[in-house]
Amino acid sequence: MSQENAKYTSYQNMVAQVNTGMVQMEKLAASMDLEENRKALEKSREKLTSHKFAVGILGEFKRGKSTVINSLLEKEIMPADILPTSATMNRVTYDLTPHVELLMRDGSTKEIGIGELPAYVTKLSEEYEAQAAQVEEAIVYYPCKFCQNGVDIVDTPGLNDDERMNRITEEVIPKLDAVIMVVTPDNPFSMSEADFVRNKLMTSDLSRLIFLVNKIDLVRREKDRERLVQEIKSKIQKSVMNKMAELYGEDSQEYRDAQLKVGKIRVYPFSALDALDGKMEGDKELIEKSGTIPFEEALTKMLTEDRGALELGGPLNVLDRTALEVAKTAETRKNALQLSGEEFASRQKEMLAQINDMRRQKTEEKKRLHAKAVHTKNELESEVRRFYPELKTRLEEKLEQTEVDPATLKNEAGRSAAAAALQKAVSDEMKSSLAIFTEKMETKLKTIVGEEAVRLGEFTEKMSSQLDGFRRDFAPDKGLDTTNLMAIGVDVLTDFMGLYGIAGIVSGYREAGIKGAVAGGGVGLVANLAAASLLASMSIVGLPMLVISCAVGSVVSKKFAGFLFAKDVGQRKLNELRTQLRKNLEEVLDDMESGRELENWVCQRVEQSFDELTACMEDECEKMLKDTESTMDAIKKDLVQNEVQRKKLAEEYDESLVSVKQILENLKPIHDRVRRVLAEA
Ligand SMILES: Nc1nc2c(ncn2[C@@H]2O[C@H](COP(=O)(O)OP(=O)(O)OP(=O)(O)O)[C@@H](O)[C@H]2O)c(=O)[nH]1
Ligand SMILES: [Mg+2]
Repeated sequence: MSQENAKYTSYQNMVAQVNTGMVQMEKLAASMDLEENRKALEKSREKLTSHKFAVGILGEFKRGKSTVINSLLEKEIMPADILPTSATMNRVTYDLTPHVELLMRDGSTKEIGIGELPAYVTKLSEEYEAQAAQVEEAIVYYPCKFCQNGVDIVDTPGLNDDERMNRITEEVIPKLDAVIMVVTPDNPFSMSEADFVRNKLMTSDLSRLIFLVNKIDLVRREKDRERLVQEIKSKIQKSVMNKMAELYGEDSQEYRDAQLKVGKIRVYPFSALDALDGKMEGDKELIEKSGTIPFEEALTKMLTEDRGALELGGPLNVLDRTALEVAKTAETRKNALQLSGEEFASRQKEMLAQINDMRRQKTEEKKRLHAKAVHTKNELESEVRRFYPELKTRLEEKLEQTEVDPATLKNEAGRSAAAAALQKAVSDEMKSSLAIFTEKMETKLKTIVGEEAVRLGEFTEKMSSQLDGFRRDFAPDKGLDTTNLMAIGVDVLTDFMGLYGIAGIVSGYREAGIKGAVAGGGVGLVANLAAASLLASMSIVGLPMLVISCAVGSVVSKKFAGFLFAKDVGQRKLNELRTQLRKNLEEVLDDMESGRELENWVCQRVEQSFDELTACMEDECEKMLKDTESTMDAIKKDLVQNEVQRKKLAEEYDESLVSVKQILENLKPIHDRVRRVLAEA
């Protein structure tokens, strides 16, 4: 256990060290008048230190989700019971003093003691259930070691319990950074779990998912336990691979990448009850038997190393780029000290003209980007239109192929059951077709946006090297001394930046392609920088669950009044039933088509992605251009100084270079670690 604690402390240390390095670099950037670079650094640092990481516990009702959390808290905090229990979302967050805050649906908050929890978050009695209906979310403050460093553990009501519970849980899924899926031996990998893997998960999310086969204590024989875990694992793998085959085809690179990833899927046999009892009673043997040790190790790794790489990659990259800017600026300003007033004036004029020209190019790029967005919208919209008839055929086939015994249609109850079964078959098919289709659209969009990001990456890189060229020409007889830059550790930088940044996106893309990156192949794309943040979906689900559940909901809610009261039975009745359902289906699909919800969603996603991309490019370019302008103003001021003062300035610039090197050297071990983890991801 102490080893785990060390990992949390070391994660904390890493964040603290990167934070310190960033603060130091911000000061250096400010002293060098690189305000835009400083601001970018500050923004990235604030994001790093304030980001929460949410781990959700999901699963069908009564799988032992709340008990799993209690085992992590080492105390019975979350209400758990043999009856369906959890009725609200409960979030465990770190605080030394345990207490509970209720966020009510009417917007108010309420403090209660931990002992009062059952009365507000469960449906163990009618009174409790009524109270729980007023609660939006319960926040449980508790000194849990897993919640250090801004981790929240989210307990959810069981999937498949009732509609309202389902909705609560489906709403929270996109806000999760990682998921622990709880299944049990009595009903391993049931419909709703298969549905989760198939419909709510991007294949790239697998590394953020842990499966627990809970209540393993109920399986008496060791041999059976192993078999069970194996079976569940292969069911999950099959489900993922079927989806990949459907999305990309079996002979695609994506399929092969997924095969590699799926081999590493994490499934642990577990007994939450034994783990909890063992911890509360200090019974080492029971703790060992419960399976909690390997599970907690995996969880810790996810919350420290994996998370560290994901969250530190971006900030480190921003830091590196600023370091490079500070170093180059210090060199330029030192060299410029030797210029005469006239020499400077003429170079400045030239430089400003170049900057103007670059701004013009930037505007051109933006126009191009806009045109591409419009084109993409049209392209994807027509795919949506082609999808409707395809969907219709598929659903009608499902309707025909779902078997119903005509003999069951004798009474009203039998007819209702048959209608319900047919409806369910159709709406399940609808849900899964829509999920696959939207993921396809999402992937397509990522490919297009990815190609644009690569092109823009090349554009900004070109701009940057042009500016470097001007800087070099600024004092040509004492040009920018790159050997000096190498000496201060720029080799560390360029080495590292091959993996991240715009350059990283370019190379990551070339290596794996966006589709490969979506499946988890492209290392550079995972870095949380600029365009990369929109390429790698950061939430567990990137799919429009709302559109999907609305569409499905409407098939279910259509009425069947006409046939339910008819008297005759048999095959003819069944055909009538199917015809009626087909008519309903047609109406639903017509509604869907005329409502344009899918088209609207597609357009929104395209706009969002392109807006983000445009903003990234704008920021990236302006950072360079504005800071170059400031450098020029600063040089002008430097040149007014007398000989003695200039000498002092030159010394200061040398010192800045030394400081840059120092900061980079301090962070080198973290760089290396982050890089290693990302390369393995
Ligand atoms: N044998 C055994 N029982 C367990 C284990 N974990 C939980 N249980 C029991 O399973 C029942 C349900 O546990 P909960 O933790 O309330 O399950 P849940 O998934 O949170 O249930 P809902 O919130 O209603 O969806 C309780 O009676 C628990 O004591 C376990 O590892 N082994
Ligand atoms: Mg529960």
